Amino acid sequence: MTDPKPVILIPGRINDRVRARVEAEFDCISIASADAGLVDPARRSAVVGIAAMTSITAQFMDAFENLAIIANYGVGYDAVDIKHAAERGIMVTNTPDVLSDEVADTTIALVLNTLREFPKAEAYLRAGRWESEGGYPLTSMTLRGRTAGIFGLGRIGLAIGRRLEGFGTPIHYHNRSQRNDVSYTYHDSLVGLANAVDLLICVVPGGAETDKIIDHKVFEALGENGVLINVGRGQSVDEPALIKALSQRTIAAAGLDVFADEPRVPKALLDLPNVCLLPHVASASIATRNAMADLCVDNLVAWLSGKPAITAVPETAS
Ligand code: NAP
Ligand code: 8YV
Repeated sequence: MTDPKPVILIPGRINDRVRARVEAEFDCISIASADAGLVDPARRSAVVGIAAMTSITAQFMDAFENLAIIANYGVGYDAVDIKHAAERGIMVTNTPDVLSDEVADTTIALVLNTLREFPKAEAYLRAGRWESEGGYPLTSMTLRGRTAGIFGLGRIGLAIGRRLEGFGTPIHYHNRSQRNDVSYTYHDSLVGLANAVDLLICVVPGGAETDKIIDHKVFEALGENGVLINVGRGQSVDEPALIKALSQRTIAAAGLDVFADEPRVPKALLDLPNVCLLPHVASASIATRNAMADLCVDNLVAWLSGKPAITAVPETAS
């Protein structure tokens, strides 16, 4: 008789390839959301792994006494109560590196679309206005002459920096610690960075430390020619303060891929003319999402067969 397959729980929506591989390689329980009440009490003690791209609270983890691993689909794992997982000795993995280039490509596209208004120019053409009214108005903003500030110069931040070097853009950054492997200008505070640049790119992880960290002080420092690009987490921006800064032209424009309460986007943001908005698509190509899916499931396979996790998050790496 062969051993039964390990039981993996998938709460809520997840990438199709993650689901297909978990179903093929494990005994899979799928539930509509991360609500332990949706799992048959008789099966809860059998759950040893979770594959998720949703919020995993301490209470949810504690419903599964034999939970050994949470494989987060995504590099950002701010939705997982990591402190509790570490205290309980639960391994948490994420999907770093395999998405960095895709996210950096998207960031450059968002920068150019925000500055040069290409989505609006295309809408103008499609509406027949080129023919009826003449050329699209010249844009007041350009990447030429700008200085970029990367807030969160990690894996993705570096990939963005490498691309911006090719555009001839001077690069500054702020992290908690200065890196010794780049020649970009370091600032030991976010406001200091915002003061020195006119293109602020946020790619910092979410969580309590960065919650609403991009606030009115940062917008005032960025200044009236300043542009905010956010591809990190929406919660890092004080959204009401951003809306005020954009409306009052404290800053010139913003390009956002992430929002505080996704998928809801405040109407006040939608109504502003000086924003470029994307529905959290920075990593959203089939190829990149497949690579993330494989890494997510490969972590489950490795850990549950007694091997080291491939990409453990620092808090649970031994
Ligand atoms: P990473 O390699 O861990 O880089 C994060 C960087 O942020 C590090 O350089 C870190 O440096 C800095 N940092 C962390 N906390 C900070 C703080 N409180 N203050 C200042 N700097 C801080 O992560 P990554 O792979 O580049 O991913 C970054 C984030 O991008 C993810 O966590 C996720 O939220 C977001 N993301 C979004 C999308 C999307 O679809 N829009 C896709 C992928 C990732 P120090 O430790 O020195 O501070
Ligand atoms: C994905 C992301 O949108 O990896 C992350 O942290 O934000 C994105 O790549 C998400 O994780 C899965 O939908």
